Amino acid sequence: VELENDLRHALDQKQLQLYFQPQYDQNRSITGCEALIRWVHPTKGLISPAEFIPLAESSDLILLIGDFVISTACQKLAAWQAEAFTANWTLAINISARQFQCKDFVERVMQHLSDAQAPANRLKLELTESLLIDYTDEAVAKMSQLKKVGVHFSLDDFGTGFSSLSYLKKLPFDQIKVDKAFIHDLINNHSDEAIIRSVLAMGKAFDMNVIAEGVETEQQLQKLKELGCYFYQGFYFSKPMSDQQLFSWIDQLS
Ligand code: G
Ligand code: G
Ligand code: MN
Ligand code: NA
Repeated sequence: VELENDLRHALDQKQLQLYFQPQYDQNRSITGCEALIRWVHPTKGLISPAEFIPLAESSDLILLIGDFVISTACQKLAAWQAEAFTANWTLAINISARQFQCKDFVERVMQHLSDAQAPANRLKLELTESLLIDYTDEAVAKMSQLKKVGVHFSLDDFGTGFSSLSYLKKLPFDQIKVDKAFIHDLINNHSDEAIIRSVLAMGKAFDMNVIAEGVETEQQLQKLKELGCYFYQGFYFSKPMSDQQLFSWIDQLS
């Protein structure tokens, strides 16, 4: 309860911030970023979402945090659109089960897009497999409504849950995000290579692009390219950056 109160306070005090980790294509062009939330604590420093998102998920606090994330992301997209260098960038955000399963989730997203006058077709929502279990029909309905206005969907942490292929067939994802667990030992582990190959084949069959996360080395990047994976995210390219860091980083590149 103490941490929960701290967290509410943090939200009010603007201690929660979005960090941004760039995503790349095979030409090393930036296609956009994933937003990753951080708690910038006045005395404890940076607190990872792994430490507070699970807690927030056990109450309606995740809805407040979720709204903060969507609205901040929409404002960012609107700002990016106004600058030549970032105009085409997409922004992916992580969506919690409780948040997605909320009755008015679709309306909330639409409202934030319109409030910020953000380009809907650059917003990407990352959902996890576990979120979709037992919720397939509702998920299809919600995704379809948002896809009508251009919002994209990425299946996050793919391969770590109960990857049933039947729901993948039904759900209108645009992208599969292979979990970093399969990238880590890709060079030495033939099973990981086989898994990546089959995810790529599946992506092709379902017309979904495949992005690898947790790319940390040039070798991994080359291997992924060789296998036919053309989108990447990871420390090899860039770490998640604060708004300020991203700003000066873009300044250097453009
Ligand atoms: O950066 P990393 O430590 O950033 O993230 C740890 C976990 O927290 C990941 O599983 C990630 O998906 C999750 N996470 C990061 N940002 C958000 C967010 O804004 N909302 C939700 N629901 N989860 C997030
Ligand atoms: O669960 P999700 O995929 O949303 O969260 C991504 C997590 O991966 C975040 O915690 C992020 O900080 C972390 N991350 C991003 N790039 C790398 C990387 O290259 N290696 C590792 N180990 N983690 C990464
Ligand atoms: Mn993610
Ligand atoms: Na992931």
